Amino acid sequence: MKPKSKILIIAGSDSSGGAGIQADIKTVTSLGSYAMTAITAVTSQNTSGVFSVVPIKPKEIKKQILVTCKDIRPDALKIGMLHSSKVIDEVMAAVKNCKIKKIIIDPVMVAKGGHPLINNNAILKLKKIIKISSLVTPNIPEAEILSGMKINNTKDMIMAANKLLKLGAENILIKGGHMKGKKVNDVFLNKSEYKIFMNKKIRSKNTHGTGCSLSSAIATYFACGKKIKKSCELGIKYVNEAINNNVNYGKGHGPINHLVSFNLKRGFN
Ligand code: PXL
Repeated sequence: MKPKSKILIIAGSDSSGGAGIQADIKTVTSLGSYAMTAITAVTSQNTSGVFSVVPIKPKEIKKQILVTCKDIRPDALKIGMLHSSKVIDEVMAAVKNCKIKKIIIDPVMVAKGGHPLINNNAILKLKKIIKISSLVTPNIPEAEILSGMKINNTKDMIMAANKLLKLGAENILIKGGHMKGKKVNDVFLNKSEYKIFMNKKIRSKNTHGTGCSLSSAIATYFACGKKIKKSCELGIKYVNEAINNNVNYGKGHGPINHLVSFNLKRGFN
């Protein structure tokens, strides 16, 4: 089959393959598109935790983006882990230079087990890069930090999303998975509308990489021409199916099953 679109992923590597660049490539591929990467950091980790983070030089990150975009033009960008202020500066400069319009930013701050993936000074800078995004996809703790308010319920999520909109993003999706309760409410909002995607909470310890996978799935649908709200709906559905079909790898927070949407007969008949 011919790939439906081309996505450039700017994110960190997760050696265990569940989150980061590896989750992004698997998501984009299993949804039938072509994945390219600019790696921002290399982490040594497994399902139990992060053991080390080695940053790639900011200039090298910029070079990966520029060289790649110059040759194969991406239809959309997915931006994940940007661990320092300098990296954010270089990524912003490179992205502006490439003039790509569809930009999804997952403002990654902490790994599932609590290990920080970004410096404190970079958090302020994240507010700047959000300005150039088509969509930003924080979870509740990230939305609290970026909006400066505590989030206790869905009403607070809407209020925080409005604050994030004022930072300059076109669309916001605050993911409600961290909230207590039997349901997950994900709040989508832009200047003219909002929508709450309500789903049953799936009780599973195997949710490593859900955030990375969701933003990549949304970027893929968006790159393929779906509207941004529809892309969020389809991305959420993909990740929920991938959690439901996880195969319980590892002793800690295991990966989701990215292959749920992959037709295994593809290419063999
Ligand atoms: O899910 C956040 C995340 C993003 N990027 C990398 C990660 C993780 C979580 O572990 O390792 C590289």
